[in-house]
Amino acid sequence: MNAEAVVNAVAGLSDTIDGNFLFEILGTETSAWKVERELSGGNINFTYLIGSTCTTRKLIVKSAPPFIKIAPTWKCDQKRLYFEYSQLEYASKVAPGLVPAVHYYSPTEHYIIMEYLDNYITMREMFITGQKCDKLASNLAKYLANTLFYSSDFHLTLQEKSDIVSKYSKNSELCAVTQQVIFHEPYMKDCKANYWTSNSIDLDTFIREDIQSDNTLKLAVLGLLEKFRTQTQAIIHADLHTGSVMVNVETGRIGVIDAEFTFCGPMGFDIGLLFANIAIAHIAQNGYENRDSYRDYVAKLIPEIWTTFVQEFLSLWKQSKGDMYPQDFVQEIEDEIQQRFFARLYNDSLGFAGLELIRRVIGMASCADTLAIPNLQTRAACEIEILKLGKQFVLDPPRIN
Ligand code: SR1
Ligand code: MG
Repeated sequence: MNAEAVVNAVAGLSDTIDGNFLFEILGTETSAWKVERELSGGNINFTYLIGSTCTTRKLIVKSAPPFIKIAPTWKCDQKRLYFEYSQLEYASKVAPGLVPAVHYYSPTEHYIIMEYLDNYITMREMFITGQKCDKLASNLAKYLANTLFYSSDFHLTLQEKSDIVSKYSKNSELCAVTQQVIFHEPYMKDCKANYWTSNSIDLDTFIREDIQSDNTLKLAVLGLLEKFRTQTQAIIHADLHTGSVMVNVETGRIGVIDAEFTFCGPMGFDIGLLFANIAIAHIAQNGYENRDSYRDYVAKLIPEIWTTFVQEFLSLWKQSKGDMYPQDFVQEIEDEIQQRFFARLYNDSLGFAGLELIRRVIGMASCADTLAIPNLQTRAACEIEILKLGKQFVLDPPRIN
C-alpha cells in the first residue's frame, strides 16, 4: 500500500467496530488524517507516521509489500507481517513496556497499526550522535531474558513448545533471507550484492584473502548456520541490531521494533546481533571527533547487558514450570546445568556476533555507524578492525570467565 492507500485503509477501519481506538488517538475528523512521512529506516517493509491536522498524537502503520522494500524484484510473502504481529503480542505480554503497543493487524491488507514512540531515536543514532541513556543495558537485558526465557523449554511444556516452533517455522521465507545475506553472500567472491568501502587496498585484500578464501572460516560459518537452522531454543527477534531498538535517552525507556524476521531459533542469535552492533558502534567511534570517554561508555554496555541478562534469566528460571527438568532429577546438579547452559549461550552469541560483524562490512546491508565516518581511510581502517574481530569471534570466541 502506498501512503494514500494506508490513510484510506485506516480511515475505512474507523467505521468498523474495531476502529474506535483510532478516534481516541487521531480525533474523529477522518478527513484531517494524513501520512506525515515515510520512516526510511527499514529494509523490508514500509513504515508510515500517521497524524492529523486536528490533534498532536500520532500512530505508526507498518505495511508489507509483496517484495523486499530495498530490492523490489525480490518477491516475499506478505504474511511475514503476521509473525511480526505475533512476536509483538508475545513480547508485550512477557516484556511489557519494552515494545510498542499493537493496536491492530490486518491479515488481508497486510498492515499493523502500532504505537508511535514519540521522542525516541534508534540506539544506532544514539551511538552516532554520542548520547547516553542510563537504563539502556538493564532494559535490554530484561527484554532478552523475558522474551527468551518464556518461550524456552525451561518454561514451557513439550507440547506448548512444539506448538510455537511449528507456528513460527512458517516464517521460513524471512529465515531464508537471513541465511542468504548473513551466512552465504559475504563469503562468496562473485556475489553482486556485496559492496564495501572501495578506496582501500588493505580492506580489499583482507576481504578477498582473509575472509572469502579462508576455508576454515567458511566451515565455522556453516557450523553456525546449522545451529541457526536447527536450534529451536526460543522465539527470537532475529534481527536485533541497534536500528531495531528505539531509545528515549531522557527517560531511559526502550521499544524493540521490527521483528519481521522472528522465528524459533538459537537464543545466541539475538544476543550476538545486539553485541555485534554495539561493538561496531564502539569501533566506529574512532572515526568521529572527540569520542575517547564515550567509546568507553559504549564498550561497557556489552558486559553490563550480559551480566544483567544472566541474573534476570536465572531469577525467572527459579520459578520455572517447564517439564524438562523434574525436580528430583536435577536437585543436586542444578548449578552445573545452569553454568553449562550460560557457557554454551555465551559461545553461541559471540559466534553469531562474529557473522554479523563481517556481514555489516561486506554484505548488502551496511550500517550507518561506519558510513557516518567522513574520512574514507579511517572508515576502511575501522572496517578492517570490525572484520578482524568478527573473524576471531567466528573461529575462536573468547570463553566466559
Ligand atoms: C535484504 S534484507 C537485509 C537486511 O535488512 C534487514 O534489516 C535485516 O538486517 C536483513 O539482514
Ligand atoms: Mg529491520
